[in-house]
Amino acid sequence: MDRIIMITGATAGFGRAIARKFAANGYNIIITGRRKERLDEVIKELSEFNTEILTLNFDVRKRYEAEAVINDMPEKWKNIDILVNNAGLAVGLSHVHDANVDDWDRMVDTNVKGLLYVTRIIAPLMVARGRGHIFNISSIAGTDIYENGNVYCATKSAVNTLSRAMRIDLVRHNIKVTNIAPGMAETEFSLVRFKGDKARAKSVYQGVDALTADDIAEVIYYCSTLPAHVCISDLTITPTQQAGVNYVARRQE
Ligand code: NDP
Ligand code: 8X3
Repeated sequence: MDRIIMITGATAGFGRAIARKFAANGYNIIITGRRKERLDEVIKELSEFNTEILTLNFDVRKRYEAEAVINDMPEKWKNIDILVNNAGLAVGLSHVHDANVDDWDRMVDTNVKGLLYVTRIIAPLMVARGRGHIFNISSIAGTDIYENGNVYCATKSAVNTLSRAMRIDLVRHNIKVTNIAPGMAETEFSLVRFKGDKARAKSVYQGVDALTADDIAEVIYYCSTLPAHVCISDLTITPTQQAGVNYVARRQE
């Protein structure tokens, strides 16, 4: 099989756009996510491209489920060239002393442990082939800590550290690792963070031409097309109107 990319969390937002971008460029795509009906939707959406799609329906927080589903893939799909560890979320926005502990668990289990579980399964396949490229989706929140962001920021700081650690551990195996740190991007992210409150989610992007999922897909595709000897290790991308989490030049509307 020709080039293969696996994207976790491809039922929405960045993941879905990345799937589309790579499908349009001839990659065979493995898409994952918890929402089965959304995975089916993405298959339909990508059917216009002359490429093969495999869907894996699992929750990255469930280690044994992830192992079973991925190990069960047909052998031809295991020659993964690119892994995008994208599945992730923020839930809630509260001070540490009154936050919902279940929200913390969801963020740590998804953003940190889930990313590790998937990497632990796919990285050995890349090591065995002597090549590969792993993208970890972090956030500017990983370095730019903000009030009420506590655990979300901590999970993305962990992603930054893990990207660096992966780069070091995998360098002798010819595996590239790229840490992507986006700023404000309008996807389902804020809807998830505010537990379905559409008005609150919308207000986050008021007066800002936020990044789109397609912008992130473009950047990842660019990084993946560089010559074999070139690796972008860290990349921060924000809207032009955003200089940091708390420095946003909003238009008055
Ligand atoms: P979306 O909410 O639009 O998409 C998130 C994706 O992650 C969905 O496909 C969802 O699929 C998947 N996902 C969430 N939890 C799990 C899980 N437990 N198991 C498997 N898949 C899961 O958000 P974005 O596209 O914006 O976010 C993608 C990544 O980018 C996240 O890691 C986020 O932290 C990061 N990010 C986002 C920014 C933004 O402003 N939007 C900025 C910086 C970073 P399903 O629900 O079907 O499982
Ligand atoms: C998402 C960006 O600023 O909402 O990671 O934390 S922010």
